[in-house]
Amino acid sequence: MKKIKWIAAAVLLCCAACGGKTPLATENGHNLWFHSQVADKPVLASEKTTISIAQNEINQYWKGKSAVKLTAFNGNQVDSKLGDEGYSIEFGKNQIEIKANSQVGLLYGTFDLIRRQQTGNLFSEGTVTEVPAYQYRVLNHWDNPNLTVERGFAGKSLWKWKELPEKIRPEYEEYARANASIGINYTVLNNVNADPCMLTAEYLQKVKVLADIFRPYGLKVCLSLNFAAPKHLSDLKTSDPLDPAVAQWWKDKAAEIYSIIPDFGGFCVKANSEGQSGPQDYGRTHADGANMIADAIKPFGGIVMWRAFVYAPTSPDRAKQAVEEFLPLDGEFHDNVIIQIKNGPVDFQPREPFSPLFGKLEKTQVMAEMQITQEYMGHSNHMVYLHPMWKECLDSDTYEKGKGSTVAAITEGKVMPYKYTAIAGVTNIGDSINWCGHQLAQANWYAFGRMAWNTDLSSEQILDEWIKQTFTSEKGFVEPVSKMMMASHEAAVKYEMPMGIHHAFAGAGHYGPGPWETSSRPDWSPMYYHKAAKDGIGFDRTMNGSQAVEQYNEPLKSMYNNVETCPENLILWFHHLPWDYKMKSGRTLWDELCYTFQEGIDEARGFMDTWKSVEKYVDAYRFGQVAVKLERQAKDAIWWRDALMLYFQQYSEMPIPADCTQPQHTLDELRRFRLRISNYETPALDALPEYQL
Ligand code: GCW
Repeated sequence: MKKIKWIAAAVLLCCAACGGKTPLATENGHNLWFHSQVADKPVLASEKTTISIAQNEINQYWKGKSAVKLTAFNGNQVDSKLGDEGYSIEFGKNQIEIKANSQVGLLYGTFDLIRRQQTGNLFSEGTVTEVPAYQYRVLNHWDNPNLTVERGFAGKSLWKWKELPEKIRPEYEEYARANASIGINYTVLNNVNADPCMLTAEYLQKVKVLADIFRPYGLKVCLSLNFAAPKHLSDLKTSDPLDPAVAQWWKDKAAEIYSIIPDFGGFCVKANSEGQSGPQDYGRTHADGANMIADAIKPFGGIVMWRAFVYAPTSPDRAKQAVEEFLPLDGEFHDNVIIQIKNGPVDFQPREPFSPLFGKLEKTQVMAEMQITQEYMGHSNHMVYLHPMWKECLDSDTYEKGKGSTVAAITEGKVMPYKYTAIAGVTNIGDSINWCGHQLAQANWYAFGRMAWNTDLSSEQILDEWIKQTFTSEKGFVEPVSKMMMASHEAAVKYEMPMGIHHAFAGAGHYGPGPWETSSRPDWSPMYYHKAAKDGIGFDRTMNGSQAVEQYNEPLKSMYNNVETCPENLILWFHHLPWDYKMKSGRTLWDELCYTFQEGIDEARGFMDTWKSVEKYVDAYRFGQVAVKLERQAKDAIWWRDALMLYFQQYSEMPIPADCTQPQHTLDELRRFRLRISNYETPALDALPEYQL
C-alpha cells in the first residue's frame, strides 16, 4: 500500500522562481490591474476630492494626444439618462470630454477612458454612454474584529482594527481606488456572523476613518449587524423587534452612526441562520426584524440587505427552505429592505441551479449574493475564473412574469419596479501582498465589479480587459491565458462535483473531498446531498422526492422534474439515478462520471502546460507563484476524483474504465487523511496528499 507523502518541493520552487529576491510591486501583484501604470506604487492624488482624484488619474496615466476635459453638471444641467453615477465620453479629434451629473460619475468615466487606453478600445470619434446596472454594487467582507477572515484565503483582514483610528495604512486608499476603477460603491466591512462590538462607539470611530478615506472614491461603508446587539450592548433583556424599547435602541444607534458617518450605506443581516440570533428567537418573522432595522435607518437614507440564507437540520431538503420561509412574507417588507439571496438554493456549490426564490417574490426587492472567495473551489490554491458561473445565474430565466424574467432582469428592477437595486459579492480580499492569495484570483474581484456595473458584459470581454491590464496585451499571452481561464470553472466542476453532485467536501475548511464524512447535523454530512447507495446516486428533488422542483415556475418545474429533459449538468441535483442509467452519450451514469472526472483532471493538467508556454511574457515572480499553484490544482483534481469515485465504487461495484487514469491511493488511505484547518485559513501546499502528475 502506498503512503501519502507530503510535498515541500512546491514551496522551494516558488522561491527558486523569483531567484530569492524581493519582487518589485509590479511583480508581486500588489498593483492589481494597474500593472503597467507605475513602476512601484500607485500614485494617489494628494488632494482628496473626487474631481481631483479623477484629474490626477488623467494627469498620471492618460497617454493620448487629445486633451481630456471633465464636465460635471453638478445639478445645474442635469442629464437625466446618466443618473447619479453614469457618464458619457465624447471622443473628438482634439479633445475627449467626459460628462456626468456627479463627480463620481466623472471618476468612473475617467477609469473607463484609462481602461480603454490600456486595452486598446479607444475610439477616434463618437460617444460612449454608461449607466450602472445596479444602484448598489456591494462587496461583503466576512472579516472579524480579531483579524481572521471567515472563508478568507488571502491572509488576515485588511482592516487593522487595533491600529485604527490612529494608524492609517496605504492599502485602505489603494483598495478604494481599485474598487472605484471597477465601479464598486458599497462595502460591508465585517462578517455576517457579526460581532456586536462593531456597533460600539469605539468601533464606529474606526469605521469612520475608513469611510472618510473611501468617500472621495464613491465608496460607502456598511456594516453587518448582530441582531442581538441591544441585549449585548445595553441593559435591555431582549432584542425582540416588536418591543418598543428595542426599536428605540436601534433608532438611537442609527442616529449615532449617521452623526459619525453621514453617508453610511446600511446594514447586511444574517438572522436565524447557522446559530445567529434573529427575530424568530422571539416568535417574530424575518419581516418584523428587517422592518424594525429598516425603519431606524430610513430617515437617513440607509438600506437593509436581509439575507435569505436559512436552513434547519430538521429540513428534509435544505434547498427548499428559503422559499418556504420568505414566500409567505412577500409584500410585508418595507421599501428600504432588499432580500439578499445566494445564487443557488444550497450554498455556493461549484454548480447549482439558480435559487428559485429569485422567481417567487413579487412584492419584495431581491438581490443576488455571489461568492468571490473560493470557499468550495480550492481556496486560493486553485485558478477558477468565476464570472461564467455568476453569469449563468444572472442569465437564468425564472419565468416569474413569463419569458425573459431572468435573475438579472428581476434584480435590476426591470420585471417588477424596484426602488432599490443591488448585487453583493463575498470578497476574496485580505492583507496578502497580492490582495487575493492567488495572482489569477484578482480576476474575480475585477469581474464582480464589472458585472455589477453591466450584467450584459461577456465573461470573455471582462477577462480580456483584466489580462491586458494585469499582465500584457501581447497576443501570445492573452489568447492562451484567456482560453485557460475561460475553461477553468467548468474544469473545477468536472474534477470536484460533476453532473449536479454537491457538498461532497471535507468538513475541514471545505477543502478537498470528504464524501464519507458524518456530522452531528445531518445537513452538514455529505451523504445528505449525494445520497450514494447501492441503488444509485443523486438527490431526488422531483415530485416523487422532496418536490423542490415545484418551487420553480413552469416550464422549469416540468423540465427539471423529467429525467429526460433535466439538463445533464444538473441531473444528480434533481434526480436519484441507478449507476447503470443510460446517459445521452450512450454511456452508463457510472462511466459518464468517470469520464467527466477524467476531463477535469486532464484540463487541470493542461493549465500547467498553458502557463509554461507563456513564461516569456511574465515576470519570474508571478510566473513562479502561479506555476506552483497550478501544479497543486492538477494534483487536487486527481485527489478529488480518486476519493469520490473510490467511495462511490463501494456502491456501484463497477470498474473505472481502463482508459481513465487509475487511482493512486486507496480509499482507506484517503479516508485516513485529515486536514486540520479552520474556517479562516487555506491549507499549506505541503500539507496536501502527494500525487504523481
Ligand atoms: O457558505 C457558508 C459558510 C459559512 C458562512 C455561511 C453564510 C459566514 O460555510 O462560513 O458564514 O455560508 O453565508 O452565512
